[in-house]
Amino acid sequence: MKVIGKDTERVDGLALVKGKPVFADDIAIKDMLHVKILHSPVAHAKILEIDTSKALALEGVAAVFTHKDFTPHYYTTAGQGYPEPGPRDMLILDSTVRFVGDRVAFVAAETLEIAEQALELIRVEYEELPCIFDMEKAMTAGFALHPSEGTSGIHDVSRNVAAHLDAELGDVDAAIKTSDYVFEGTYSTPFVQMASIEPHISITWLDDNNRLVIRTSTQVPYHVRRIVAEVLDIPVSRVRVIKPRIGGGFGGKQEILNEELVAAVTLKTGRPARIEYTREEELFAARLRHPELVTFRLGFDNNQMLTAIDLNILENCGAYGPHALTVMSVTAQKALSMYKAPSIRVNGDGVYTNLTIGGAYRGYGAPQAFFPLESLMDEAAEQMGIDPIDLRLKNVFQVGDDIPIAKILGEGREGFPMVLYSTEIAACLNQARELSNWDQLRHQQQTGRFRKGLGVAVAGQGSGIPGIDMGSAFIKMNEDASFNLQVGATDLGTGSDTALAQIAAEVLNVSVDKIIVYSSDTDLTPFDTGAYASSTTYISGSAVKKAAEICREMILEQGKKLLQVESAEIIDTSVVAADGASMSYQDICTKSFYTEEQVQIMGTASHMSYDSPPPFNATIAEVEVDTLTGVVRVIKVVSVTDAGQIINPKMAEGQIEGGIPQALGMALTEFMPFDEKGRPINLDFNSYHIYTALDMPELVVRFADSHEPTGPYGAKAVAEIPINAPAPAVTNAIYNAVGVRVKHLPVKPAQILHDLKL
Ligand code: SMO
Repeated sequence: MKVIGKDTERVDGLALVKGKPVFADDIAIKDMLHVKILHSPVAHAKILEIDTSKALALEGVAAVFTHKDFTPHYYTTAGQGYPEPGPRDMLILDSTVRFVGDRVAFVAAETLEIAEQALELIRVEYEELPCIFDMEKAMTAGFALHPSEGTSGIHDVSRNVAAHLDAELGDVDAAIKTSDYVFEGTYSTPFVQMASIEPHISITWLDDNNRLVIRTSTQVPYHVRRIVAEVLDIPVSRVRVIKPRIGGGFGGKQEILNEELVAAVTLKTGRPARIEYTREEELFAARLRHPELVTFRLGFDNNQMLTAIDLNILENCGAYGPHALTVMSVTAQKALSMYKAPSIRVNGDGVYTNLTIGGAYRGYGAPQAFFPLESLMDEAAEQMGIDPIDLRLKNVFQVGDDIPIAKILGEGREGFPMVLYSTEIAACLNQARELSNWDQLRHQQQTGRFRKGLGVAVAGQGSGIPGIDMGSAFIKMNEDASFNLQVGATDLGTGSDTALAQIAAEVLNVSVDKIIVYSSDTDLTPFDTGAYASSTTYISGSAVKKAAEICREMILEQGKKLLQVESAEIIDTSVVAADGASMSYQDICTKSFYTEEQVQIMGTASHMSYDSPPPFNATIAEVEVDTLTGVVRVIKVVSVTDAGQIINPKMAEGQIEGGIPQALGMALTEFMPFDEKGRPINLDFNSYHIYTALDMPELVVRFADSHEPTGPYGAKAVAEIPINAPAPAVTNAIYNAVGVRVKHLPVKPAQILHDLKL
């Protein structure tokens, strides 16, 4: 292959490094209004009275919106396919607020400063209501956070269960009873945040034809179009969503977050409007990873083979349920797609609390699964007297295996049968073992204040949502043998435009600079469900490949017509007949435009897949524990990934190197504490500590040789997989160093000191 597997330059690289105005906020529009939201200061209350007269009277205020301005229309902010799998439990503005940060009102003003002043002039009288802050008490609170009237899709309103799932294959209780070993443990993961560099920004205006244009930092332009049209009761044909370059999403932008508010301002005032979340708002009024309390029971026989996996999930949705069902489904699916066990069972409840809203965050439920699963595998290996790498090697799914959970548990729908066509997890483990010096370092005897340890974990993810995700592509040829590639797929900083260009270039026999990519604009690019669930390379990439193949076929056909021959083939960038006559791409396209056989050479295609081949990862972490302070330092992380054929090694490495610090943050430094009134505390990056360059360990990142037969050129996904295994690898390393088993993230030095066994 000429282009696939090579480090081509990013198609948007130069513009990005030169600081060109490529992001949502990088445009100047005249007469723009600035929108600010009044967030609830209380965790649960009825709005008895809301007086906006003083705010409206302030000079420069164009509009103030309260719940009285909207007819109640329940929707979900989750940017997912239709019909949405989660509950419709949210209004644009409601007369009840359910968490500190909930929307009470919003204002539009001539300047940001005036908008902020106006917020302070809005008088709200709240009647405070009892709160639920503890997810374990949500189902028995005795009162409901949401009404049953008007809402839909809430699993059990009275018990505050947003979503529920249960599934069983085989007889788990019987299998556990007859197992030679049973290991059980309950683990939890905290609220953590994507911390994208670019916050949520949306700008709206009316075009010449009175259509609503939404320029927004989103992963899901088509879902934005559908949902905004629906909640504001305007036809889809009147909405255009433009996605420029995006400064990171990680799931946080798989959400219709503020687009509907600015759109309402523009529709009411006829003027352009803009909203930008501050960093503080990002941390309390955007979305965070759902905390989960997860219990696993693992049964093993005397040969150290799994007999049963029993999984119980309690998911904290916060005040509303976007992604409630599907995140929990992914927790179950990914946990039960790693190891072969004859009997498997999952029970899960996603419950409402009066806390900030859980949403999509890279891994999408899988990190919550692999932290407990891989911790328990570590414990099992020790108790059964087998090396933890060897225990995993014995139990992982192999090529040709059915993944039974895939059939019974889809993302919000029934699943599809799935066979594993590619896995190099064994190669990943073996390579990680070597690169980390596992066999030497794992058993070193230690004394003194600082103790080192090594821990391993494995993980899987998916490549798109089977039977749901769909991408499409349009390619047209230009007379200089360049091609426009238009995709609905949403590059959010990952480099997917470049990967898609490489796929098109490979098919068309041209260099990547001949592919002009445009993503995405709902007026100009064909439909795509969006950039989530690690779907872009696998799903949208397959659409690009098909479209390019159609285009290539058309070049050949046009070439044959123009050469007046029956048979010919494409060699480099010419069509060459059997008798040696040939015509270049340029000539074929130019003639096709202007003189003979006139036609536009183009190709268009869609792709959907019932397969979602899992990428796999093996991570080994080396840590040093300070036995005087309990502080853990990660020294080195070895991460080996099977992502199928790698399209662009540098960019794939970038995905892994970006995922590891996010995972280490969840393991060691990130969490969102709330005070006794449900107010979030860590609202800036001084107190909410994401992993920075200064914290980073040495990274060793490798890819296994792999080929996925169902993927474009053998590719699987690489976006989410790196975030799953590092946390349990670190906590297993802590156990190896000092004998402390961490069950609740993030790691707390005080707990290490308390539990220390030296
Ligand atoms: S968490 Mo991603 O947007 O599936």
